[in-house]
Amino acid sequence: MRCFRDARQLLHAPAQELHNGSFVPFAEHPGRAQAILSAIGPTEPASDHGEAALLRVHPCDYLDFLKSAFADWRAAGRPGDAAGYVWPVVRRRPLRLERIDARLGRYSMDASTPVAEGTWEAAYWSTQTALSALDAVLAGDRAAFALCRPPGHHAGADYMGGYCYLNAAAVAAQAAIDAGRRRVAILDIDYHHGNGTQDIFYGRGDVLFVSIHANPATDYPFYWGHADERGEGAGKGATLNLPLPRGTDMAGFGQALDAALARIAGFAPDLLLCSYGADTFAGDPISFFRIETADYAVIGRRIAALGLPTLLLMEGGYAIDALGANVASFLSGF
Ligand code: OKP
Ligand code: ZN
Repeated sequence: MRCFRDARQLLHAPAQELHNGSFVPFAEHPGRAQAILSAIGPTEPASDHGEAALLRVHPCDYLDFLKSAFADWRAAGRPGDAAGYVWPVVRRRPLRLERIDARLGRYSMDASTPVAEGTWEAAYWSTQTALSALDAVLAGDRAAFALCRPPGHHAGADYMGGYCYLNAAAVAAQAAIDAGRRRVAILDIDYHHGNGTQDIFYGRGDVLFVSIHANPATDYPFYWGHADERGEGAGKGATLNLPLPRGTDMAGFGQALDAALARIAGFAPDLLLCSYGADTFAGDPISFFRIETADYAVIGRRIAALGLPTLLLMEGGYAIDALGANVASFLSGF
């Protein structure tokens, strides 16, 4: 299986994040990509597809914000990384976005997604790895893996959040549709609900979004990922959320995976995208499922058994010592 990455993805390295009321070292650090790289064998650099594919999902004003946010923050005399801390919950008039502080709130959903010096470049190349892996699958490969980092599934069309800036899975799904694929299914198996991906396709019937994740009643992102969110309008029924309780092990996860795969098979997509997070691992420092390293091979094998052309994309996973082995197990099982 061809695997794609780009060295510029390592340029995103915020210093810290707000966690449980304190500032702690940023969990989504470049060492994650290094750990995966050293475990999965040969990889290829991404090729540049330009900004056009990003603009099919993200509006121009959001990309402009993201490109200059760090420089704007510095120009306003601020030290450290740029992060939102005030949100426009009242929007009776057009928002005044002249100040970088105002834009950071407008274009984010949480305070734990800082914009640092290399953030734009890394997020840009993270989506380019997805587009490069997609090329391989569209050209006939059975599957390809994109080592996306930073991750993408919490980012909506015009907001960042949950360590995510650009939604690589959504950009790749839209690119596949634009290349002539009629129906695309996205299976999101990160510990956290992929609220951004869900939001982007919520009203569409051509992209099925199926997610297995921690119950948002107890876990981030809290507002989204509940079982009663099923899509709207043309997208009614094209969203399936399978929330699971903290403590879920492979037995419980496997049952949800059966339901997810049955729904995907019923949709009969031309292409499957899998947003894979290794933060379902028993030893993950910010998550609470009990999946073991060997289980990922079983999960990969069961997804492969659908027999669909498949693009595998990296999302989360923060147990740095086990991350490489967990990703390698998933890929080898597939
Ligand atoms: C990203 B992905 C604690 C508060 C916020 C955000 C979790 C984002 C997970 N630092 N935590 O889905 O793995
Ligand atoms: Zn996650």
